[in-house]
Amino acid sequence: MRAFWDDRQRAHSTAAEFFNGKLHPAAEHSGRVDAILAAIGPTETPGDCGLEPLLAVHSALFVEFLQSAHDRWLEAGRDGDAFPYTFPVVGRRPLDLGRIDALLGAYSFDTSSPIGPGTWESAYWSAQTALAALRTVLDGERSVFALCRPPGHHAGPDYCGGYSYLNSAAICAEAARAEGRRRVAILDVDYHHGNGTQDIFAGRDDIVFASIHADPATDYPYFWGHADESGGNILNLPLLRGTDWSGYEPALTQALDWIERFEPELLVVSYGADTHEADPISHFKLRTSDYALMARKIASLGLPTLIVMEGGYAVDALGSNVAEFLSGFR
Ligand code: OKP
Ligand code: ZN
Repeated sequence: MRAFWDDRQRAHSTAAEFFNGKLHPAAEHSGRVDAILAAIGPTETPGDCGLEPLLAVHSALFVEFLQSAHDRWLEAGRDGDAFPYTFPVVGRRPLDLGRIDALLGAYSFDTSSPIGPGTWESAYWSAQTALAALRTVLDGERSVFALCRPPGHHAGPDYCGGYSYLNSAAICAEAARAEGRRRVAILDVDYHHGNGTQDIFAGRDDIVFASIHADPATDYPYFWGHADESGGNILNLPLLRGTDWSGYEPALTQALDWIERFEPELLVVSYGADTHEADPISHFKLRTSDYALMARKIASLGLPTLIVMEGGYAVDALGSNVAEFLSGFR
């Protein structure tokens, strides 16, 4: 399978994320892509589609924030990564606030997504990598892999969070619409609910979003992904911690049947390998060989398919898990 990757996605290397009352070394780091690159063979470098497709999904103020946040952090006399610490639960005021701490709180929903000096560059090239892969699918390739990093599915219209800054899968779905594909489906099989993608597309009749993920009653991102958010163009299938392939497969069948009834012209898969049994931050029990089964079922829809990399933090198993998934599309 053709695969795209850009080395500028390494520039983002935040030191830590904050949860359970302390800083932990960032689980999302470029060692992940080293493992994937070693397992999948040669990749192609994307061209540059510019900001326009990004601005079709994300607000201009949010994009300006991502571009300038770390400089503003340094100007405020700080060092290291820019972290939010105050969140506007009372509702966000118009976001022309100058103070970096206010901006960080306004445009982030958690403390797992600090902004470092290379964050914008990597998020930008992650989106461009996905767009380049999309181009080849629109031009007739059956299935293509975009090795995106940092991931994107937690990033909403005007917020970052969950290691995600720009929502590459959403950017591609919208770009495919702009290119004339009338109906686009997004299937999210990352362990965590793709809240950003859901927020970007909820209420649309031309793009549908189906997600299989850990029940937000027990797992991040907690405030999205509940079954009762399903309806219209959204299908959420939360599963219990401990789910293995026997519990996962029926949910996948349900999601694929639902997608098939929509008769999409393109499928975007947000693929996270953090459903693997060895994942350090997740609690499903999929095995490496299950990813080929998962991929074969998805491929059986017979749709042009763009695969976008999201999570997956068991670095030792990550290369095999991705290679196994891609093998199922052959
Ligand atoms: C990103 B993706 C861990 C705290 C939560 C954020 C997880 C982001 C997952 N106990 N940290 O969907 O793989
Ligand atoms: Zn995840």
